[in-house]
Amino acid sequence: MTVTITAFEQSPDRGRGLARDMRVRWALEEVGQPYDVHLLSFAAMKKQAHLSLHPFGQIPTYEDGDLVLFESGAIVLHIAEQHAGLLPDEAGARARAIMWMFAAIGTVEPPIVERSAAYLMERDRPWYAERLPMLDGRVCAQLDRLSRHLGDAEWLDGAFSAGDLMMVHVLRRLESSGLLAGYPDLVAYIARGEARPAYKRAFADQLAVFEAVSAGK
Ligand code: GTB
Repeated sequence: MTVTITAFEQSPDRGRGLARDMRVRWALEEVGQPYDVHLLSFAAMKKQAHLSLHPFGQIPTYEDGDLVLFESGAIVLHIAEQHAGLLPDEAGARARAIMWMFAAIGTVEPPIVERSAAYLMERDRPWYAERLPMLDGRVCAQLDRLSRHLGDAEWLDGAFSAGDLMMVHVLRRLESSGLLAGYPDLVAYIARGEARPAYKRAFADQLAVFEAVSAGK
């Protein structure tokens, strides 16, 4: 049975691959698994049919027969455990790759999301200019530490893994922030992720969705 995932019918990022279905698409491409995509409007996400798959009414979800998953990290981990290519075989290296997945979504992503949310919802408010340096500082504190860890390495821990997949996607959310300019090593790290053929296929597929919807308007 072919896996089905959910994604935005019309992504607010205009096809830049920043929504979290991109992580799932990329993981499925890395392991060579075909998948169907069920596109949802914001309204449809909050209807019972989708809430029965995702209690928080969001994308992405993942359906494989009777198995229904939400949370992009859990979905990518499941894909990585089911198929070769995203987690090392050796137990210690495998545990560390999973650790980097958690670091991406639990340590690096939260201040990035907080900054994005402030830009989206508060940039017209009088306190925004005063708050932004603090939000930038929280993001950069994590980028400093990540950059120090990465050093001259190609990937976070040996070969490319699901940890890199999650981290590269998390960092991409900063592309329009200007903050990455201070981290040429992280810019190069993101570029290495984006250069992977699986990433390119996933990116092209989600962009095609946005372009088709836009053309039909
Ligand atoms: N922790 C969950 C996960 O990792 O799966 C978070 C899921 C989530 O935030 N989903 C968002 C969603 O469904 C889409 S990805 N939002 C609709 C809603 O909550 O009603 C977040 C996202 C959205 C848009 C951009 N963008 O335009 O750049 C980037 C990221």
